Amino acid sequence: MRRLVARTLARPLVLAAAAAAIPPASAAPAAADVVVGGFPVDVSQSPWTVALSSRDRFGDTRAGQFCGGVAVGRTAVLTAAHCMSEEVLGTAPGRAYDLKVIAGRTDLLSKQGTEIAVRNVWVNPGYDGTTNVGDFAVLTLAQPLPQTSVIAMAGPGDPAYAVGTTALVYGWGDTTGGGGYAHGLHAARVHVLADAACREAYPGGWGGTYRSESMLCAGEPAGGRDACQGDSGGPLVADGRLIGLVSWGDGCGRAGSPGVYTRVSDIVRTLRGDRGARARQQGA
Ligand code: 4AZ
Repeated sequence: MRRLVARTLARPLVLAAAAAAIPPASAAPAAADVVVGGFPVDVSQSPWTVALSSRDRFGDTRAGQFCGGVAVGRTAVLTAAHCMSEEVLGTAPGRAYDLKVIAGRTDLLSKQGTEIAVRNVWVNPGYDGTTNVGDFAVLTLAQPLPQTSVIAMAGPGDPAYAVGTTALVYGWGDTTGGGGYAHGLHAARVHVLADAACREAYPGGWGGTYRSESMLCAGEPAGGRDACQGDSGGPLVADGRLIGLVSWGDGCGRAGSPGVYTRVSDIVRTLRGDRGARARQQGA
């Protein structure tokens, strides 16, 4: 299992779509445990959790879902920068013409909720695709979501970042660690871990490098519950506030290999300093 999500995401989803269209003779029933080690949830319990979709790129089977996202404003959705990379999208984000955000849909096979076009994609200019530092992007929606679908971001110094805090991660991603993509939204309960746990797990080199300024370490010391492929860009929520975006890790749910999330306080800091630049780029 590769460390950096971007390298492994696109192809498994396309394969999953093909497999779903032509079920193998020995098709197993859908796993109950998902995200990895999680449980099914209705999107009304987490209305800020959205799916990113491109049917052109990822096929129609699961409504084109390829990453997660989270509404932090009525027209502002955060996702992972690597979800907007050419490696994942197969093209520049400006050329993914059918890029949409799906809100209010628990089951990707249903017509529930709304599909909203993405008017603008802003990738954090500080994102480094090699180290995964600064792994976030802001999507501007063509239509506003209701205010009830917006979650607050936990800023610098928020107590929700304390080690030991219980958090929930949400997504439509791999529920098995082996390419078993969910069509229903799932959540898994994890804990904020000490930076030291991720520094030890990801000291650099082939294992990836954990950087505590821009990343957040979360999972279970014994493994079992975790985000996985296809969950990238989706929310990690504690005390009703957004603390992380699914970013990377070594495999899914492995003991000693926690999940690495984009640290939302670093996003808040970056966006504060960069508001002018973003407005100019959007021509707003
Ligand atoms: C991925 O490939 C991925 N266990 C996302 C999260 C994690 C690992 C991989 C964390 O999208």
